[in-house]
Amino acid sequence: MSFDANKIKQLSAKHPKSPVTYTYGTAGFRTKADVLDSVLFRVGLLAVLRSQSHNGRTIGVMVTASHNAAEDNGVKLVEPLGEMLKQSWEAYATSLANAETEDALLKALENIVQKEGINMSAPANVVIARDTRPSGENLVAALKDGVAALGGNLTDFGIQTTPQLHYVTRCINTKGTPEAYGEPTNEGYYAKLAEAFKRLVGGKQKLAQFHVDAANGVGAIAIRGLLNAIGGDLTATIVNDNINDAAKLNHDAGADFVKVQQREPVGLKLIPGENYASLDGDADRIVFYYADEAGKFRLLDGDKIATLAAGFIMDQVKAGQVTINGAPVKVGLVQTAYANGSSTAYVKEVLKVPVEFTETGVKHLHHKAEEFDVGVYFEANGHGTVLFSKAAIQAFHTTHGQKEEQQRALRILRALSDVINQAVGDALSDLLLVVAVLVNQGRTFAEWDSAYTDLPSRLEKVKVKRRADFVPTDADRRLVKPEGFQQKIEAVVAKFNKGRAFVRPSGTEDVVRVYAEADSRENADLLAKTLCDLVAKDYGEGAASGSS
Ligand code: G16
Repeated sequence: MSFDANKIKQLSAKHPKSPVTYTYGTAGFRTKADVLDSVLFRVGLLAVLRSQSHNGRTIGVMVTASHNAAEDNGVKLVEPLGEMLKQSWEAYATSLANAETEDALLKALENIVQKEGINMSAPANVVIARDTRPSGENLVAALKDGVAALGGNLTDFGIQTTPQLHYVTRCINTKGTPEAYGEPTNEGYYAKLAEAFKRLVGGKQKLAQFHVDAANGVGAIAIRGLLNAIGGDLTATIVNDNINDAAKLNHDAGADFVKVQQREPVGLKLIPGENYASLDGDADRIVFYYADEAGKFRLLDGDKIATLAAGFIMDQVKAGQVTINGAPVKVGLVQTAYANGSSTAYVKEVLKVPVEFTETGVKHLHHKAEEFDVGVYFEANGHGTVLFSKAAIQAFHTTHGQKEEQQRALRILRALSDVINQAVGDALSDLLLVVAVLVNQGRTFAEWDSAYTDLPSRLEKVKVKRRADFVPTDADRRLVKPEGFQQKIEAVVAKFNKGRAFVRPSGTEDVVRVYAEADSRENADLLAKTLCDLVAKDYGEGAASGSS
């Protein structure tokens, strides 16, 4: 059985393609919302095929541009257990999005069906959600047309955080199995996290006053739902929770702003001794911060979260004497080029945990982390989670502690595997993880921060003529193209004590990113600026030839 070409053509005509070349990037398709209508329609088609290729298991589709500006939007597909779309399917997504005519679109569809051997009479189930961006409503309508064009069943979860959509996708697909993940509703999500969190912190001394910046995005709704479910064990004030004024979304607020600007968001005046966190626009990232005794802003980013989690889990695994097939549990950490050099050194030398590097994008880190029994992965920007293998979870449940200390560690490990979102990096779940670890350790933000000192760093972006000219290699740490440019970068870096830098094209914005770190704030800034100037001179929008 094949598809109904007339129906596809008819519905596709409602969603004409813009003269744009689309790429399925770091986090799916992401660009200005006003050129995304046809992309959403076509992603709807692909979601049906992907579900059919999984014999009708449910596929998730999230409409969001996360940390990007309010006028942007985007879309990404979610696999049945909540992982990002299988990489070999990204090329199919790109081929559908760029088909210029309806005939070309049909051909691209046929190609996928044929290559993947898809049984078109298999059922197809798709769940969708969107963030608070006003453009989301029309884009969801286009997505629904795409799913309808291939006869798929669709459930619309309305406005949700990205991790909530990943969560419900996993719940639906595991329902009734030994791996059942929870109730596929927002209430189920809040209840699951709250229950596990309470097991971790119940009866213990709470942390100091908490403040959460919700970036004026969907996280503002979700954090309230979560705090209600938790009750007295965690209270927080919420700022930047205006979801009705799109212009405010991520504007001078949110995890990306705080991480890149290295300062507090609008709406917060930091009080020494109190605790702060910022979510991003779709609540899949989080960073923490506080003011030290001198009132100076101090950031606790994804690297600090990763080291906190890895250290704590290592301690519990040892105290719990957990083994898998007689061998100690293998805990590993996955980072990207953005990880601060001090964090990597701390993990290797002090925690003695192996570290792996991948390209930017949680989709890459997630897969690498699956290679460990317990894989901790975080991008420096605060996007990440901890994955527990089936064998690890089983070991936590079947190991019988002799002494109270061992039993306590085992209880903690069980609760951690429930409080941590196994489907994807999740700001709310990560918030609970961090609070639970600190409460159990009886430590403050400042004490957590003191584990190691970040090398000063700076992240900048440069508008270039063609970011596709920049081709990274070696987990984004070096460029193979433009030819000869890496040597220029290295010549600059060599002049700085503890200098490290790289240049890579963004997969979510039309820019090239420049990251630099060095022994002092001045040097990190100077190194970043020198490299930005170099990129702009040779390849910037105003550069003469587009090459040196
Ligand atoms: C997305 C990805 C992250 C990535 C970030 C920036 O975050 O999910 O893994 O680090 O974009 O990517 P790039 O430097 O390629 O633009 P989010 O929070 O926007 O979904």
